[in-house]
Amino acid sequence: MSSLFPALAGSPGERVALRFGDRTLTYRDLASAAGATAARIREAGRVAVWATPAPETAVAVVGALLAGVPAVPLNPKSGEKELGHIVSDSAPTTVLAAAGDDLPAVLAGPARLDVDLDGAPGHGGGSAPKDRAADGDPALVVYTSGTTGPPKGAVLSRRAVAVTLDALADAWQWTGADVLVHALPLFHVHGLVLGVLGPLRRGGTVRHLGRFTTEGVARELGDGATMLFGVPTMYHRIAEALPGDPALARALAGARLLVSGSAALPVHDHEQIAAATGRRVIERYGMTETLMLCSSRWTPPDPRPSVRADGEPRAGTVGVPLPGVELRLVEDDGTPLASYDGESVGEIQVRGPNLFTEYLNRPDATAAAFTADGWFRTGDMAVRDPDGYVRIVGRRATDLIKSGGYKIGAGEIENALLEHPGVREAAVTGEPDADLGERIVAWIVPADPQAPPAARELADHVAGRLAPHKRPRVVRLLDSLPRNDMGKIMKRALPRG
Ligand code: MCA
Ligand code: AMP
Repeated sequence: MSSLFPALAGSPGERVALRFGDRTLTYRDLASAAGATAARIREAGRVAVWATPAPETAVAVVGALLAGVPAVPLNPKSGEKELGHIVSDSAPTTVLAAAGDDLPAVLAGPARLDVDLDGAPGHGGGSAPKDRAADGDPALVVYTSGTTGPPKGAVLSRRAVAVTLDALADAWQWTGADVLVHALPLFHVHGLVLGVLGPLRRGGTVRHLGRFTTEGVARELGDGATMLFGVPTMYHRIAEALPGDPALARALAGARLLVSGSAALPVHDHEQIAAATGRRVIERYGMTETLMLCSSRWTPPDPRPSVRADGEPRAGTVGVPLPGVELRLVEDDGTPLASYDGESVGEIQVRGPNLFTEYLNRPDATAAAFTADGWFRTGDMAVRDPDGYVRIVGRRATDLIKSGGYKIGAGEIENALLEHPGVREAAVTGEPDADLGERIVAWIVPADPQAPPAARELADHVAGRLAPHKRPRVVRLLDSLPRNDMGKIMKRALPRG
């Protein structure tokens, strides 16, 4: 196939590709380091990547893509249970990590390979090899939660990655001149595919903050960065900080593009940012399985005040389908909505070359995710304005929670809670939260009502087994859970907090 990273081919130059704190790699450095990594894993089956927010993660993933070997990014904060599942399901032959990173015991099986940023000439570094793989070959396996059971590995092809990044380039006029700043985790699509592979495919620069702070955002946007990617929680924190931080307001006002995704950006936060900076946030919508589906389009601001830019972002909408994406809304019985009136609600179904190939080892789940004629059921409910703008209004499954932009299945948390000796019964719900969008609430029937487990203990239990972002933020004790005649827990009957 054509190269995923044209800027790494030939004689890559001195333009900065990656900057993490004070560690910088030019395209020449990246070609050398990723080329050396590729040479060392060429015979690997799949490689796991210990995806810390560090340049080694970017080098490892680019190296795997150059070698034509699928990469499985791992959340370094995942607990043993979650990591154990991902490792046994994806069966990597090698795990790539930065030298000095401690890996947990569950990763003892695959061979460990330290990523060397210097390109280790003895290992074949010095230049990037040609991409050898075919368009339909797997590029990444990204684990994503469902309503029940452990996370599923979405297999993303090289074609899907390329077309989604090129569609975003078209929508946003994203070029190699752009400098992106973000602080997203590198084990999900948002931070890794859009936030790292995106700039590298354009030949531009990514600066990663390591951890999100409004100070870091202001500093980088004030110092040459042109684009910011974030989840709504980050924009909420920006909106809260703006009134007392004129430097942040100036920095945002000077950015070319502010993009929010992974969850709905509350209209209030959007409007507060627009009022304080004069800039509208572009919302885009996607999923791990589908990569990017919709976005507002970016057009350069027209100096004439009366001219409204074509496709200008509208608070509360995710814009229009990206080039190449077919999108329809369907009723409960699967009938597509005949026309778009801005009021009729339907489930979003999509088709296109951006879609995932399959859930790894889960033909049942893959088949269930598609209609007979090949449309992927997103589970997201939306209305569409007559001019095509999509407004997401909800989700089909109440057992999927979006907290801080992370998708979390109620079932996996319930299972983890039930493994605690102090828990007899457990139900997990999401409740509205101004900062996180939704917060995880655990409803617990304690094994011993006289000595219920402490909320902190249950949070630590879940954080340690699954991941910190899956921990309940609130624990509510009950004598019993409301159940229907079949014994099924009726979550809608739980008392409101
Ligand atoms: C707290 N911590 C704990 C515990 N309590 N650790 C272990 N056990 C505990 N009991 C730690 C946390 O690990 C964290 O550490 C710190 O305390 C603060 O935790 P928390 O309050 O949860 O984090 P936060 O700072 O409030 O996080 C907000 C955030 C984060 C930065 C916005 O939620 C985030 O990065 N979200 C991004 C999600 C994302 O990328 N989603 C994309 C998937 P430490 O501070 O050291 O970390 S969706 C996707 O890809 C699709 C395609 C799409 O559309 O984009
Ligand atoms: P994930 O599986 O973690 O990739 O999350 C995908 C889900 O995030 C989608 O199915 C939506 O429910 C949600 N999502 C992503 N972007 C947006 C957005 N801009 N507005 C509303 N929901 C979003």
